[in-house]
Amino acid sequence: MKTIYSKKYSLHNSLTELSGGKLVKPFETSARVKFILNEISNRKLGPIIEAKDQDLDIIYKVHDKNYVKFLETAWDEWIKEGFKGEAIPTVWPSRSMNSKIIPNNIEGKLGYYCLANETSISQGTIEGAYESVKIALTAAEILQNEKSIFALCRPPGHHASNDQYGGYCFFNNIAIAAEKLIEEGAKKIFILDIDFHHGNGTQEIFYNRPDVYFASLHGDPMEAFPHFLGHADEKGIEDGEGFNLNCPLPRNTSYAQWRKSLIKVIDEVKTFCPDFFLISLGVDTFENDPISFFKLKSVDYFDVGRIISSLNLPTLFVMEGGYAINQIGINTVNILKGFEE
Ligand code: SP5
Ligand code: ZN
Repeated sequence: MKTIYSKKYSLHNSLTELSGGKLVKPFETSARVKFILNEISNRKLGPIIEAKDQDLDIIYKVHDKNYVKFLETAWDEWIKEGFKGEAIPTVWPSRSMNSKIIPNNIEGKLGYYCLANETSISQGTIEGAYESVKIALTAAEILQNEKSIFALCRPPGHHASNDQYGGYCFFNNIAIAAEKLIEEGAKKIFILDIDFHHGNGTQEIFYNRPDVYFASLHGDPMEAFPHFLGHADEKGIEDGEGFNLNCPLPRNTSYAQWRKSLIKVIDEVKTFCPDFFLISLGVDTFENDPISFFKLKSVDYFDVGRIISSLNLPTLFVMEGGYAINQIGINTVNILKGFEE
């Protein structure tokens, strides 16, 4: 299987994450990519190819124009305001305030466009986020002639909605790849999100659409980030009703339990019969992940890959989360190797 990456994977390099009331070193670091690349070459998964320049206007099929403009200028505006740390919002248009009027000031804009403030913006963040989109688009392009492909995106994308960033995500890479495949003629796409966290952004983007089915296995939002989306009764609206499937799972979920939900989703894929199968690939379901609470073991990921490949569909894997840095390469490559067995 070919891997698409960008040599600029360290461009987004924030030094802070607000976690447990402290500013800590971010869990989502460029070292994640380094470990995955190492494992791919050690185990000879296949060629590692650099992302090509892309027409990025397709981003506007997924994201609001003013949101993109905000991301492009946020860091400069923050610095101009005289702040010394990294850009983090402190106030939101929460239920008791007016959420329609977008302020001019950068502190107000951060609150308007941010959904979770563990994600600091710094110099290079937006350029890094564009690289990640390029990876997803290059992979989508190549997938037309391949059985499967791995887009080694960083930063991840599945929490980014039409006009909000957070959860380490800025552009929704997998949603943009789906739009690209549709532009090239695909009629039906199935997105399966196996990251530990619910893919709230991807769900929101396709919630009213019957041509992109979104399904997710994740930590129950009653207990896990992003907390405010991902419940089992969210099934889609309007034409999209019946094309959204959430499987929230409890603390300490084992592979055996998780696998049952996976099989349920796989049956949905068979019924839906998509042209392309897109996987939001997170390995934060791992037993030793520092911010998550499932109990999958490294060996289980082979089986995940085998189950995904049993559908025999053109498959695009898009990297999302996974923060157990010493096993992230092993776990990711186990899925991809399992797929190829
Ligand atoms: C792409 C992705 O995986 N994003 C995840 C973002 C998670 N953000 C904050 C999670 C806060 C979890 N707190 C758990 C503390 C455990 N000791
Ligand atoms: Zn995650």
